[in-house]
Amino acid sequence: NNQVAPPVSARIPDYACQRHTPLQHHNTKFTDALEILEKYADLRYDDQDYSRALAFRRASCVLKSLSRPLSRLSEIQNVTHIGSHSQKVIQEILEDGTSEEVEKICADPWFQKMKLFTAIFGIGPARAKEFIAKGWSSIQEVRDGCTSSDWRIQWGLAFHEDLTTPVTRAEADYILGVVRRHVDRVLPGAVMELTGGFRRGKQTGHDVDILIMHPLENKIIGALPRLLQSLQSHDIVLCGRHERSTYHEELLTQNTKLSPRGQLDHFEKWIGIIKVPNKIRIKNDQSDKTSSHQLGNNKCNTDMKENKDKCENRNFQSDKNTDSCKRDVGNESVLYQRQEDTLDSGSAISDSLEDVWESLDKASSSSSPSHGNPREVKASQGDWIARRVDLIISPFSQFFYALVGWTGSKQFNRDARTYAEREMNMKLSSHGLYDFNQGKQLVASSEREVFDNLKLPYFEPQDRNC
Ligand code: TTP
Ligand code: MN
Ligand code: MN
Ligand code: MN
Repeated sequence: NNQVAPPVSARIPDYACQRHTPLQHHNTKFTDALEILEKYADLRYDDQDYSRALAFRRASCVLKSLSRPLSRLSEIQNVTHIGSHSQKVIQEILEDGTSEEVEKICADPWFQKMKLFTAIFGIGPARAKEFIAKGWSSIQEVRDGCTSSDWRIQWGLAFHEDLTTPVTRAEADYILGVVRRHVDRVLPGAVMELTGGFRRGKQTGHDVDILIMHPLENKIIGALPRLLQSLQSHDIVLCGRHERSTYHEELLTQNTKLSPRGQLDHFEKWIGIIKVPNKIRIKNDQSDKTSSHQLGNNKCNTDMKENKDKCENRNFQSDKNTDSCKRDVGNESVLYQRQEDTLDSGSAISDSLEDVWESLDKASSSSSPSHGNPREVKASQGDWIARRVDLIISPFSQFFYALVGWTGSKQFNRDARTYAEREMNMKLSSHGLYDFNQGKQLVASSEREVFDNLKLPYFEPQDRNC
């Protein structure tokens, strides 16, 4: 077949949320380079100049969505998101296989130190720069010299090796299983989703993101503190911080300024570190060598079986034909039906919310975790590894927007939000979608409806890896 393929540029939509962006693609030699430039710009320049980093990210995203390897620059010359700097780098790689600029950046000691330090849980670019200014260049020097009382930095430093060892899919499934057992106890009928990179099909991640909701809108009140208490009483939690919800309805229409490095949302959540037995990860390593796809299902056989039994006794269960309920979403429109709330709406809700939050603030041990001294815990570490976990709890009415938001990727969200604003005159967030044309909120009772409301074709989580 010697027909010339049509130029790829003719088929590339402007927004990443309009394109298939699979995990495995054909242009890694370009996207790896562009993502180094993105990272460098992100670390080098101040927040207000995040646009430089974004330009490389956008270019990289376009290349990830191409259905074949790029062979000539002319194929993408007129693509909106590939600027002149990115084009230059792509051209260099097309000609020489590498980019001199990227090679230089990789060899730059400043860049290496910034990457090392910003990989510490709780350390951002500003503090990493302070460390470099002090002349530090290793984790040990930071451990010896850093006096911060921030719980994240203290635990992050003590467990740095653990936390920079990639979390495997089997561990994510295990954590989901453990959390589910405790959720079943403290919030029966709740629905849970593994979100973040794992939901997009990644085999490893830097943390485990779990979204929780209950089909009764008000049932989630007080549930997260109960869940944490339950987890803590089983000696699973190392440290963490509970954040109360800061959501209010005006946020749906307000033009909130998004932070450059991510989209803040206003859900009640817990950000912390838990223990996972080493054997979970090791089993995963072994099966990784043979079949990497099935291992997620094979790993937690006991957990999964137990979960399945529980699921089948609940209203909200997974597809009975599959052998696990690690994802509660089978056919979401059937599974997620809103139930009538038993609580009166209005003041009763806010009163009880206030009570819960007040008691949380009193028992603020959860906000400055006191589960021992991080260094001492590390010194007496048993046969487990520390893992970062995010637990997010969403009201039913916001759940599918939360699911899209927490599934990501960050760039997918960024483009979906820009698209909503510029093309649809709507405001999209993890809490909902507001249509300024109609002057009202658009509800969604499935993930698909989120896309429908935005007049976007539906993309599976695996195709949102921009
Ligand atoms: P992350 O866990 O930061 O990213 P990830 O899961 O995509 O990648 P990794 O494998 O490295 O963990 O965030 C999960 C998703 O949640 C992300 O795609 C964007 C979204 N998100 C929010 O909506 N709000 C937030 O405050 C954060 C931190 C993330
Ligand atoms: Mn994640
Ligand atoms: Mn991340
Ligand atoms: Mn996360």
